[in-house]
Amino acid sequence: MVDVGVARSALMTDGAEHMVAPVDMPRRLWRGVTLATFADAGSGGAGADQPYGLIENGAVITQGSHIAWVGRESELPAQAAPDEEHDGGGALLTPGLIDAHTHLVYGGDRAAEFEQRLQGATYEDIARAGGGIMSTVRATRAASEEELLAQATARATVLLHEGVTTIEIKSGYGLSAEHERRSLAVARRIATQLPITVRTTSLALHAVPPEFAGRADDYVTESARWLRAQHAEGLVDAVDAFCERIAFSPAQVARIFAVARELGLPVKLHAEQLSDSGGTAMAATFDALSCDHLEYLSADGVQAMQRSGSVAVLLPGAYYMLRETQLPPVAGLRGGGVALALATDHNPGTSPTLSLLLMLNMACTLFRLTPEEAWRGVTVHAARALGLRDRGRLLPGMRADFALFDAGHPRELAYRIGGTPCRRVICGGQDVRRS
Ligand code: DI6
Ligand code: FE
Repeated sequence: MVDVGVARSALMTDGAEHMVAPVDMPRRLWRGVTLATFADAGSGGAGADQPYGLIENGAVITQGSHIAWVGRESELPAQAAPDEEHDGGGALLTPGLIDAHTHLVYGGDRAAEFEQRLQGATYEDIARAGGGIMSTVRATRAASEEELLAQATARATVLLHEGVTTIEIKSGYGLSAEHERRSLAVARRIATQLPITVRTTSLALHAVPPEFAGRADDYVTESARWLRAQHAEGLVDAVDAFCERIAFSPAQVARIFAVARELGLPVKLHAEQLSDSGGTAMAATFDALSCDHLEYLSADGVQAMQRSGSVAVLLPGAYYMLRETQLPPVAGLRGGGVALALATDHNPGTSPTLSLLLMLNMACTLFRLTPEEAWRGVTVHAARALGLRDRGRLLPGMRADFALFDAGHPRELAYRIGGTPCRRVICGGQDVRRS
């Protein structure tokens, strides 16, 4: 048994809000479950010798907001004495899912653009004609803060009901000082409406707004000023950019990344989505937490990620929606030991999905990930892509974020297409959803 004292000393936190609970917090026992702990040889922990860290007839003890013990029910410590006991009824208990790449705050939708694309217009054609991202920018600016909050909270609720307990949310549909700030503030406020953790990312370099047409370098300079102010207000956890021929060059992105580094903020990048623009290699020089999309990533780009330890966040929803045929270099990334994560990339243009479980299926079917790789991609590797070391696995000392599913084995959830088999969601030790 690992007692709470050990659990507390093993805990790695990323900030005061994630500190371990005091020892007088209630102890809750979860029994009658199959556990997918995602422990492995490197991390140790119960189940490390099995694929998925699987433990049949498992149990978890939480103390306050953190995990105190994980193992077989038959090995439960005699002195466990929980304050509450929950019978999982044979459910599958996994770490809370982590959606490491979303654009959840925006106004309007792009269903008309979807029709145009089906009639032959390409994503780039529409963007160059002032539609695409810019049409969502117009709708986002026109919406009130309360409207944006209500819509984004509704979207986050759908994710939560599927077992997602941590969500990264990017700005990038405001593209002015006022509207970028407001998007980040709305993202922060979602965590006051729902029990989830929200990590915010500034994505001012998503597109050049009309006010700066033909002056992209000036826009980068201006957005660096906004970033300093947003950071001073505590609104930003990371900095991202869209590095692409229709967006920003590696040299332009490097300028905002240099400011991020100065402010102590980690960076991530939309890289090699539509073409090989060399963004990944540049991002590696800034020790990027992740590079995302990566369909056009070259062998050199893979090596750069290997060296920097950046996580590859694959986004099968956007690949599918754009009817892309260029596959991300999964075999190369896997062979190079680059950690693979998956996310919804929820956005109104290229990935209007709110199902991270569907992304498990798509990653297996379209990208040929194994179901276990897909699962690690929405748990342990997704946590890494956000720089969070206190979640993504069921280990003593980690946050007690988990989900219970009507399934006997995690691979069933990668195999199903659609449906919501999530039965219960626990955030920070609290039962927040019971169906
Ligand atoms: N890549 C994407 O797939 C989204 N942003 C990005 O940089 C698309 C955003 C949109 O079309 O609204
Ligand atoms: Fe994206």
